[in-house]
Amino acid sequence: MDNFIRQKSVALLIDPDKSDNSHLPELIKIATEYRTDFIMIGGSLTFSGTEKLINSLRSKCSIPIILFPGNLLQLSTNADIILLLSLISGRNPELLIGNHVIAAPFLKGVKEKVVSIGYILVNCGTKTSVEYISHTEAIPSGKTDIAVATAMAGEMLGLKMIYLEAGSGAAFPVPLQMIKSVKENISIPLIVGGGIRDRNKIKDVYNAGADMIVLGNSCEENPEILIDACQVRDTFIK
Ligand code: 1GP
Repeated sequence: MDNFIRQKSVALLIDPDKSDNSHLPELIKIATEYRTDFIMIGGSLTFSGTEKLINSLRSKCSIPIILFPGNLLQLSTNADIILLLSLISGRNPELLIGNHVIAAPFLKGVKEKVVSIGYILVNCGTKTSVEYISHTEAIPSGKTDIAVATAMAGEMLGLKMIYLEAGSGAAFPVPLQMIKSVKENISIPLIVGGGIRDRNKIKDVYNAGADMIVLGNSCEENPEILIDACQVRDTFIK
């Protein structure tokens, strides 16, 4: 699968380790009612696997499920879409090819669900779990040229989408100028996530060029932000 993003899209990120969150039923209800495009599953740690959460979500809604594996323990063939992430802002060979070698035979039977992603971490005010766990250094938020060159390299390597990531719970989202410049220099879809917390920012991030935005923490804190995100998305696709 090369491109599952057909229009401006919203993805709700659920961390399997927080899936007993009391907000979850309300979030699923909102996600269904306001036509959230995707539910993403993944997290930096793995206290519990992804299978149980995928099965539970399948029984509650029909929103397509994207697996966003934080590590090999989170792999599952049961999601609708499986992101094969290459952490191209970093220089950790395990996250550029090592884990892929281990994952490939496991994913062979569901190759059509796999989408290769150029995952670019940007330092947005805090050292996030993903930076610490991945043993990589995020691109400084002021270094737009490095982010652009990295995204261009990802596209030239044949990756199908770029994910600009501030990291879960980042102090602020990826700067708008960086989103805009990356978008102008690639021709593959652009996913933006991390630290997006309010309606105005959602609008700004779409306007800057994001094709899909990912919301995690903000929805756990306030499920109604998902309504805002879907409503803002709708203004772009009408
Ligand atoms: C993290 O981009 C996602 O991988 C979502 O981040 O939890 O900060 O919304 P938040």
